[in-house]
Amino acid sequence: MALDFAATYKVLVLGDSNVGKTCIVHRYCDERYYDTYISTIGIDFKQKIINLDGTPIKLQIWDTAGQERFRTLTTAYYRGAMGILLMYDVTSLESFNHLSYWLRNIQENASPDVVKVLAANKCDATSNRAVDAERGQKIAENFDMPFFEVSCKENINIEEAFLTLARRIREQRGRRLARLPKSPGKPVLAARRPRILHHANSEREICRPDVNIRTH
Ligand SMILES: Nc1nc2c(ncn2[C@@H]2O[C@H](COP(=O)(O)OP(=O)(O)O)[C@@H](O)[C@H]2O)c(=O)[nH]1
Ligand SMILES: [Mg+2]
Repeated sequence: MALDFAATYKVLVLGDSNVGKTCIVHRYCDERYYDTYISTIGIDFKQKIINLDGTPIKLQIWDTAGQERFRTLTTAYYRGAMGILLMYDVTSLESFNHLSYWLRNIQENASPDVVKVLAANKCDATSNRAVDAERGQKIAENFDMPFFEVSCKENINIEEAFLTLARRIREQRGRRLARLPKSPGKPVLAARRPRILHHANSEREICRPDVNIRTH
């Protein structure tokens, strides 16, 4: 029997190479932690049905294929994204300093409606810490992002970060719907409207059938 869910939210996990993007997606979707390095081959996403305050929502979580290493993420990757989990690694000052690059990249390529959450990963690695929580908190406030220190290794705050992102997407969709004109105008528009409302997404492209889809 097909699972019924109210909406699909496309989210991206972004940040420097090695911050733990692939680990967080696996941890959240498979509830496992991978200790060895995972090289990501091909653009990939995982799906998870979550219970968002009583409503089943399908989260479609996209992981990069390592293009972040070469700074070659394209507009196509951002298409249809409703939320972004932006990550850095608390043991890497460089990954924190590169947040400005990622924020600019998001601004240039993502929908203006996209919502973000900032995740500082590897908070378990206390002896190697290079970035204090306060610094993360500050940049998060400046860019209107909820902030979480997380650990894929010790499963800290992962669920909270993704749930917060999903809630923000829901709020943003609510604001978008409130902005839509009450009267749809021409009948042809009225016929198309439910599809737009369902995705609340300007691109109307949630899932690309030509990519490797793994359903969990
Ligand atoms: N200590 C610690 N290491 C982590 C954590 N998350 C990921 N790693 C390690 O960081 C490395 C890079 O992880 P990966 O998910 O491949 O990073 P990506 O390049 O951003 O996808 C791997 O060696 C992981 O084992 C964490 O929460 N704590
Ligand atoms: Mg990866």
